[in-house]
Amino acid sequence: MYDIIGDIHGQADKLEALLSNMGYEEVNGVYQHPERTIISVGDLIDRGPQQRRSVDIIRRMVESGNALCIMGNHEFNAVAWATQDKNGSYLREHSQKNFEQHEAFLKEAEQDPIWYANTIAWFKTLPMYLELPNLRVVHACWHQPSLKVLANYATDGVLHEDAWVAANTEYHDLFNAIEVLCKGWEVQLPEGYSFLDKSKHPRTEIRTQWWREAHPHYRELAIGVDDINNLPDAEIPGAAMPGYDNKKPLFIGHYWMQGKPCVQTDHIACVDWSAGKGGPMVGYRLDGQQLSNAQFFTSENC
Ligand SMILES: [Mn+2]
Repeated sequence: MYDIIGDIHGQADKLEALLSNMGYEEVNGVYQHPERTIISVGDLIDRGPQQRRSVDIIRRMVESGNALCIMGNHEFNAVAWATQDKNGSYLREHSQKNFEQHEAFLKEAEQDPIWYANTIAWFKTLPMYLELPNLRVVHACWHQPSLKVLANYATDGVLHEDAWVAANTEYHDLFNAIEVLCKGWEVQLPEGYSFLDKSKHPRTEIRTQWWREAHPHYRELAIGVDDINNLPDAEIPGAAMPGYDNKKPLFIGHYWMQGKPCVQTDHIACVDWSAGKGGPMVGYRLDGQQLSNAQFFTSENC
């Protein structure tokens, strides 16, 4: 059975504490459990102090059959940062803002160019989602129309080598699909509205609880807005949320949740509780189909 773990963001100490709290032991350099397999929802990198260790712990587990791992938006961006198109332009612009987001990783990676190249090659092998017999995993939003688009450019969720340019071309249907799957369902605020995100960058789009279809109100659906009064006290006009079909339990990361880990619905659990910024690393032990708050583990002492 599976244990699904949240965004790591370079916090290898928290990752090891969580694995140990969940009964995994390091044997010959690989964390393992006699009966269980880890699934990482992606975002192994950026921000934290232990970039290389975080990648290597998960990669060794994947390559030895002790874990599965999908791509988060940070791995996607890392590949695009390191990849040039045929004109020599990088697929992700080397702007100051993008550099700052990626700086902690680059600082460690550039000390060992062979490790760096190897790691980017490994990131490219990560699927954008997993659909297993008893569960689904995606970094941010399970959206059937986007999965359908992705299928034209990917095999079992792994992007084809020649699809990376399209995947990074604004307004391309593959670009749009990956935005939804990896970054979530974002909604544009009306003119004149904005808020500061956790990096103090002004934003005019909100991340939403895309699974909540009824009453799409800006202040109720927004995730990660500190001062909700910055948002309109109104319903989102004409913007239906995609919702979720509840066919299988779904695990997501991405959202920097705050507080005590809990499920979002009977069929959706977010396992990102801000390990990258002061929170614990969180794992969910999946036993059976009924999701429950009692199944969460954290990296904190227990
Ligand atoms: Mn993340």
